[in-house]
Amino acid sequence: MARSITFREQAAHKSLFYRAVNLRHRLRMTYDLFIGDRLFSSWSMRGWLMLEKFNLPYRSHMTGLYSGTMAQDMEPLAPARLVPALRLPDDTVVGESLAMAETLAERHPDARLWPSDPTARATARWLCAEMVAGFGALRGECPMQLLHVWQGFKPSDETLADLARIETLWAHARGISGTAQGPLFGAYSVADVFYTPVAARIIGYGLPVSEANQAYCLDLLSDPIVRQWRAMGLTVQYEPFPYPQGLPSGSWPIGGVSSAKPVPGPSINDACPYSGNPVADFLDLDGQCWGFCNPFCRDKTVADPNAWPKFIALRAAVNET
Ligand SMILES: N[C@@H](CCC(=O)N[C@@H](CS)C(=O)NCC(=O)O)C(=O)O
Repeated sequence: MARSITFREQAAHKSLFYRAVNLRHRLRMTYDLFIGDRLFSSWSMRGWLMLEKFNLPYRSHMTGLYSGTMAQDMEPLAPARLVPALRLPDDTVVGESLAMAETLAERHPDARLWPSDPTARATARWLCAEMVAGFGALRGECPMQLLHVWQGFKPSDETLADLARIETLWAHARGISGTAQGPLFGAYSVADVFYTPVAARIIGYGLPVSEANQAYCLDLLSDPIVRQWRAMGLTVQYEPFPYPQGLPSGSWPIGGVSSAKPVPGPSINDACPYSGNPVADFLDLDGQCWGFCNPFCRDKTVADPNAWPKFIALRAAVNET
């Protein structure tokens, strides 16, 4: 015979129901970002920055840009066929970075993806559109790579002309915003997102730009969020290297060379600094052993230990007591 449920059971069911609805709502409010690679896909980097830098909720999905499964991985997003692609909470698919940026800006006016001043905003849109449509020589000759700095790279006249054009556009932006350094329009905007992979090319190939623009490039690449993207990229081994130059290479100028290395445990900490889950994979840094819940968490930390605020806080908490 059916038993009538108690008030307490009813309350428990109700709370479970609301928790499930809440979770579903939270998941539905999340964007799905499809990327192809971290060290080499400049457009994937732009897609990720426009979510991560403006604190928008997202899950990222890696497609097989270099493993040959990209077309198949992108099938559910048709007709989008390049990365990045974005799926909105209502399942609408948006391809092309600029369309993604406009869509996110429209849906999140408070996040201020574009500059708030109308003249600055129009100019920022211009700079981004020119990035999407232009600089073919620079893009073709200097594929983005975040691994190291090529030594002795000789840019062609066409690439030098692209660089001159970029410097003209940056000077124009700064003339409008009245900011001599830092983000082009004062506050960080989609324009800085779009030119971060250009900064990586300028630094990664040692391309000639003014001292002030060199500093701007280093600023963009020193952003902890960009360091985190690079550190995650460094967890993947590429054999063969996709864009060889036949040149010697020097180390990346930001973050220094990591002295961390994977080791067997046990670690000082029991819980992963990122997930809070039990530790299973370990690294040594300056003679101390730290644990993480999976090899990816460990390896991204090995790549750049100082890019991760939660790991920095854990080390500080242990070493200060
Ligand atoms: N105009 C596109 C460019 C996207 C793009 O070219 N993505 C590259 C990766 S960086 C890609 O998907 N390549 C795969 C292919 O060409 O098949 C955008 O703004 O998003």
